[in-house]
Amino acid sequence: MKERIVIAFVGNPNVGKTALINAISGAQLKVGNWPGVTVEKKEAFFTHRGVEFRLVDLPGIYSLSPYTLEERISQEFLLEERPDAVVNVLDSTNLERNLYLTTQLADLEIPTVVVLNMWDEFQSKGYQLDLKMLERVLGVPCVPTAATKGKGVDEVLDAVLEVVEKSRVPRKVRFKRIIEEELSKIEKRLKEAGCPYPIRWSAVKLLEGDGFFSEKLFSKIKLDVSFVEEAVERIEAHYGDDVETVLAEQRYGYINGLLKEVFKRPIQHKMELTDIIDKVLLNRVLGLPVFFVMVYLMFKVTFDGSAPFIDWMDGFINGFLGKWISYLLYQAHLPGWLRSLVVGGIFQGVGLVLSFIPLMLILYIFMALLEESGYMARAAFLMDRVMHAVGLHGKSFIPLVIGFGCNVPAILATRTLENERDRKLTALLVPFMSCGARLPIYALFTGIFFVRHRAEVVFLMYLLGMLVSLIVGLVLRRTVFSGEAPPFIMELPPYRLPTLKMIWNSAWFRTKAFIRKAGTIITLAMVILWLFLNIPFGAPVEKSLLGRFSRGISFVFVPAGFGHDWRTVAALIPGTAAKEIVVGALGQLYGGASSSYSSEEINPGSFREDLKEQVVSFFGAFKEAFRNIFMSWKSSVFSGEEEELGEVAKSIAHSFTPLQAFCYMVFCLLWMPCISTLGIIYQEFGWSMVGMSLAITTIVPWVVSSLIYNVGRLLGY
Ligand SMILES: Nc1nc2c(ncn2[C@@H]2O[C@H](COP(=O)(O)OP(=O)(O)OP(=O)(O)O)[C@@H](O)[C@H]2O)c(=O)[nH]1
Ligand SMILES: [Mg+2]
Repeated sequence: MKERIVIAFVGNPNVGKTALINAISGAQLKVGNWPGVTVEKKEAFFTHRGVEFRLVDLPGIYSLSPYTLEERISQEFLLEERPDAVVNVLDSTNLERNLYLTTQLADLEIPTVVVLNMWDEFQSKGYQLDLKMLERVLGVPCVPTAATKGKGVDEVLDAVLEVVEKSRVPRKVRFKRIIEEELSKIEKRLKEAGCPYPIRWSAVKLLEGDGFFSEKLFSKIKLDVSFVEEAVERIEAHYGDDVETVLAEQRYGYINGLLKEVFKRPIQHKMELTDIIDKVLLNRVLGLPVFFVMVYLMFKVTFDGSAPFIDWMDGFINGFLGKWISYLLYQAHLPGWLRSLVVGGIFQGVGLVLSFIPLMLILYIFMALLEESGYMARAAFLMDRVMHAVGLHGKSFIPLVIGFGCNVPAILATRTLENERDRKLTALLVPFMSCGARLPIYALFTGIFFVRHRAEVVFLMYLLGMLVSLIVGLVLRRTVFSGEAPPFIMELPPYRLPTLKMIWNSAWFRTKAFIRKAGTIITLAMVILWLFLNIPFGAPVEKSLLGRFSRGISFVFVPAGFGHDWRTVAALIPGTAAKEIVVGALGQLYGGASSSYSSEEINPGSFREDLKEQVVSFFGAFKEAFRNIFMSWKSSVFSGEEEELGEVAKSIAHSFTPLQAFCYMVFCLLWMPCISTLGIIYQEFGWSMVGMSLAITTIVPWVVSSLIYNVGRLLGY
């Protein structure tokens, strides 16, 4: 037996391949209830019965043709790396369509296990199936599983060990005689020419006219293809249809026959829950309004629910930790500059960023709900008509929605779009989607200037981002990326009730990434920022290196509403690395000298009293969050009480008018994607797209903010 077994997980989109890998290995690869979650090859490792397994998660595909990037990635991997085994994951409730890929995989002659996933749904629908018979016909073990519930998972690996040991490959589909005769002639020629790929597979692919494969083959063996062309002509003359269609029909014929043998459908058809829910959610009139109301409610709960916790975190980090650390540093007689760096530089900045952890966590919980329930695909379906206005189709909406979480996976998600032009256009629009990292910026400013309408203003930001992306999309469609949107059919998965564990895992995974970022890149940025603000040492900040530079260029931003204060400009500069840094930088720039605990005479009081107070106020935050969310119709009464602002906030409150603050938020929303997003644009499309993205995201924010600022002023704000 081999020491190390490479298994490729292959199957249609949204059948639970990734969920199965996670269940087997305990990995936390991204799972979601819409087709096209996994777009790159991903891996996990696991040891079972002393054998090491490398589990390769391939993107979901309907067939092994060369039309989409995902199909090409999968074909390339299966042919060139020849995994030891294939786990072909099927959605048992949709066997007819899923088995099509199985019939193609068979030609590759790789030991295979067929997994009948979603077995729980299969059973609850009352379906029945003759497993033994299915195994006999397919020629390989078939294992029923429910990946999300961990059922049948161990059996999969045992079956893999068995098929690898015995080299059990699936039985191939036999086509009608005429085709088989042509195939055998092609096979013979291929064998003579020393074809390095499975012969049957290669012959079928040549016959189908798969350009991607033929090019691969001809780069390895020089072969005269004219005999294939003759075969194609003979078959097409006989059937009066193109070969690809003829082969597909015969495969489906085989599948239908197979299912008749093994499958028992329940007689009565009850109306399914998914259909009932969709009657409302996909309603032509109600659909879109319901969508927007849901998104609005999501923000309302996110903001109202997290606000007390953010206040608590802020108090804990700055009022408690900061105070005591600066006291300790003072007691340790550390030099003044070092204390200034730690307290004024790192603590003020990183602390402010970290105080938004509760906000991120709640937002990510909602994102996970949206993704896991199946509503994401519906959103794309609903937006199809709107997207057509800019010459894109609804499928482009999925990357845009993913962009609300983070722009980086959103750019990757454009891979599900077949057309390269659509892909590029969508990728250019993604940076206008307000990602989670921008949320702390809104939270900071709305907490100061728009306390009564926090959720509404933030909702407006998201809408504005979408509106701007539609307009920019329209312009680009008319100029650089002209062309029609191809018709599109969105596959709508059934609604699934996500488990609490899945939601928590997904949300916590993303929140952890946020915390990690705060501990690394943001801390580093804060140190660098502090340096540039303190060179030459001892000079007032406006005379520092960064101060002078920012003052020099701030006139550019005067029309956009915030050039009056160089610090706003200074915060944008390090913010190019990551958007959260803007908040950290503002903390440092506006906190600076005004901070009470950085002064020399500290009277810390009692540590225990302080700690007790933190604990009490933490539980108080729960009560307040509950009150905020569930009695939010009364919110105007509560938030009428003047909230007490922290030092940084007070100082910000003095330097902006609400209109200026709004414009600054708009600018931050639309302005330049972060380094990681630019990196992924480069990886996927190359430099010219990076350049284009940069150009668009510098011009557009300036124009939009200026427009809002000047119109706002005319209106008397
Ligand atoms: N009820 C049920 N749901 C499942 C099962 N396996 C997966 N799911 C759900 O099905 C959806 C799709 O799962 P994924 O693992 O993302 O599917 P995938 O095959 O990796 O999809 P792509 O990456 O898009 O190709 C998710 O909502 C899962 O929670 C199962 O056995 N039973
Ligand atoms: Mg997947």
